[in-house]
Amino acid sequence: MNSIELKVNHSGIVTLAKIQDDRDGNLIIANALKEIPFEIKRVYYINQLENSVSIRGKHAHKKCEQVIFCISGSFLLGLDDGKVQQKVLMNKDNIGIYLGPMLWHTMEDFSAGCVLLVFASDYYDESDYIRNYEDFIRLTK
Ligand code: T46
Repeated sequence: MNSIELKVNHSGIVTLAKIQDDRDGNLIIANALKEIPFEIKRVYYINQLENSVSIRGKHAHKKCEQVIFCISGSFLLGLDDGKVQQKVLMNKDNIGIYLGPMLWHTMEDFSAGCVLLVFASDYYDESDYIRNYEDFIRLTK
């Protein structure tokens, strides 16, 4: 069970199976086109987040779909569909958030040892980013 209630459009909760057996550690599995609702073309991770007051993200994508996880520690994920905004505490290694196109997102308030893992439907393409908030709001109208 998870306690996240999403209120913004273009978002969703992705829950991965977690195997905990009588050995040490957790084994967490992500399958493309199953829990991850697209073909995965790119995986990236963000670590060494040593400045808890920094803010990453601050953009939306035109087409790229992503699922973001916090696989260690915690951070606050800000979501904004142009009408509704919400903040989601990311602190479960097997519960991610689907970031659909046209969803403004921010990542902040990183704990010590926080590691973000992201699956993306496309290769990196700067022209897919909307990095100006006024442009984003205009495009959502
Ligand atoms: C996102 C959030 C969740 C690349 O060259 N290739 C890549 O695949 C990525 C992801 C980034 N870059 C370059 C582009 C910038 O010059 O790395 C630099 C930092 O990227 P950015 O400022 O977009 O990083 P974040 O942490 O703000 O955002 C990242 C992803 O870029 C973005 O797509 O949705 O994580």
